[in-house]
Amino acid sequence: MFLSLKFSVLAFALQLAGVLAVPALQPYDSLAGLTRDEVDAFARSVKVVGGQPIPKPIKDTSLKLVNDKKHPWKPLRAGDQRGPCPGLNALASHGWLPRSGVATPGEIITAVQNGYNMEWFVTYAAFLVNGNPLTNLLSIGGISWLTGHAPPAPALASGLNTHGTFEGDASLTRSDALLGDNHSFNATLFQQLVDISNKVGGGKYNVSAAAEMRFQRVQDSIARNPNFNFANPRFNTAFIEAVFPIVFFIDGRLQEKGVTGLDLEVMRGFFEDHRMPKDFHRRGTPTGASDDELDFVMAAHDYTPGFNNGSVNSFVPDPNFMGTQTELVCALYEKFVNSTVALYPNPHDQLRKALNKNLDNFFVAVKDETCVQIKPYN
Ligand code: HEM
Ligand SMILES: *[C@@H]1O[C@H](CO)[C@@H](O)[C@H](O)[C@H]1NC(C)=O
Ligand SMILES: *[C@@H]1O[C@H](CO)[C@@H](O)[C@H](O)[C@H]1NC(C)=O
Ligand SMILES: *[C@@H]1O[C@H](CO)[C@@H](O)[C@H](O)[C@H]1NC(C)=O
Ligand SMILES: *[C@@H]1O[C@H](CO)[C@@H](O)[C@H](O)[C@H]1NC(C)=O
Ligand SMILES: CC(=O)N[C@H]1CO[C@H](CO)[C@@H](O)[C@@H]1O
Repeated sequence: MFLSLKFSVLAFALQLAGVLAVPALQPYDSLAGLTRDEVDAFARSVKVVGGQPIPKPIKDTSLKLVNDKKHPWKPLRAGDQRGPCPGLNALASHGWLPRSGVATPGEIITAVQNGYNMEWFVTYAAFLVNGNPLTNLLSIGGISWLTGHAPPAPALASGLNTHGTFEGDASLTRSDALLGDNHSFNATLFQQLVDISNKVGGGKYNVSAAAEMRFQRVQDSIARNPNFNFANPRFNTAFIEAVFPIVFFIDGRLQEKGVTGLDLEVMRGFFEDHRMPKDFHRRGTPTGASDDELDFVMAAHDYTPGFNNGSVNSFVPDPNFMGTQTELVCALYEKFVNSTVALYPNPHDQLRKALNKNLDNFFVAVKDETCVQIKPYN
């Protein structure tokens, strides 16, 4: 299984206005940055679910109708969360995930299998940096829409919209955080993708189009975003996300006929409206992501993990990209553990237990890759 870890240092701490006996947190807020007393008070105020076992893989992994009668697309209700991930957005809008857009890691793992036949445990990476380990809930978007009001200023929302954690730069259809809206569909960017697909994909989004779009987005960020970050983990996730649409959004029946290009209207449906096409059938075999497609996109142009060093067009390689590791996948794993420790330097009691459980769950995804487990809290 190819591993894609999506996370990085959470660049903020939840700060609460004033001294509150029970922090005014919502169940999907991050607990990062809270003091021990605040965490304890919060734990007393909610039902602590904590870390849970990884759900068993689904039994039936056949090619199957998933946009079915039980899972109709429905428009958003006030407060429903959607974010930067078209895959999860569509699962929520079809009811494979809670339509609220707030879910447990286990629900996400099962939903990506049911909806797309995606084998993917790295949900735990996202969960640890963007979710709430005590209530075991994660927002796939931001925070304010769910309740209609944000937590007291200067608190910041968590969820997948949070820039620099999981969400990153040079996305296909979302702006860099520094340049605009970092999580909503951007029609200008999608039009660039359409133009490229017309030019090199024969009007479809195939790997040639993915390769050129990926390159163009990186060049654009180098030229326009002084803070452009294309290091660990974004260097990895940006490539894998560019091929996800080909691997998971092409109807399984077409895939079996050898179709390798995604229809652009279907793609727009997923990316803009969180909508599966009528009759959508998932692919007929479980996969993490196709290494062949990934290799094609990565090999099409020269790329180096790095960042713009404070000004546009100042891209430099990241000297610490690999951390203390020699395998890419282990470096990503290590980065994730580091990010967790940066967020939770000294967790206690139920919080520590929940973090450890989720760290263990996450390690399951890299076990086969000769990485050594890092146990920051033992
Ligand atoms: C398993 C749990 C998943 C999590 C936690 C997750 C999370 C995310 C996040 C945070 C992003 C934003 C990255 C960025 O562009 O800055 C993203 C992007 C993306 N995700 Fe997911 N995702 C998951 C599963 C999926 C699935 C199942 C699919 C497809 C079936 C998918 C397809 C995509 C695509 C295509 C993008 C890129 C969007 C763009 O660049 O415009 N993801 N995902
Ligand atoms: C959408 O993308 C275009 C092209 O990069 C950019 O100029 C515009 O500001 C973006 N819009 C938002 C709302 O981010
Ligand atoms: C993508 O589609 C175009 C147009 O059909 C085709 O010329 C190109 O070879 C395809 N790319 C790959 C890698 O198959
Ligand atoms: C970034 O710029 C600073 C200041 O010019 C310099 O000291 C540093 O070495 C640069 N970083 C890299 C990775 O080149
Ligand atoms: C993780 O943290 C350790 C200890 O601070 C550091 O040596 C290592 O380089 C970091 N790894 C990554 C991938 O950032
Ligand atoms: C850092 C960050 O989260 N940036 C932005 C992401 O997009 C939303 C919506 O436009 C902004 O409010 C955030 O400031």
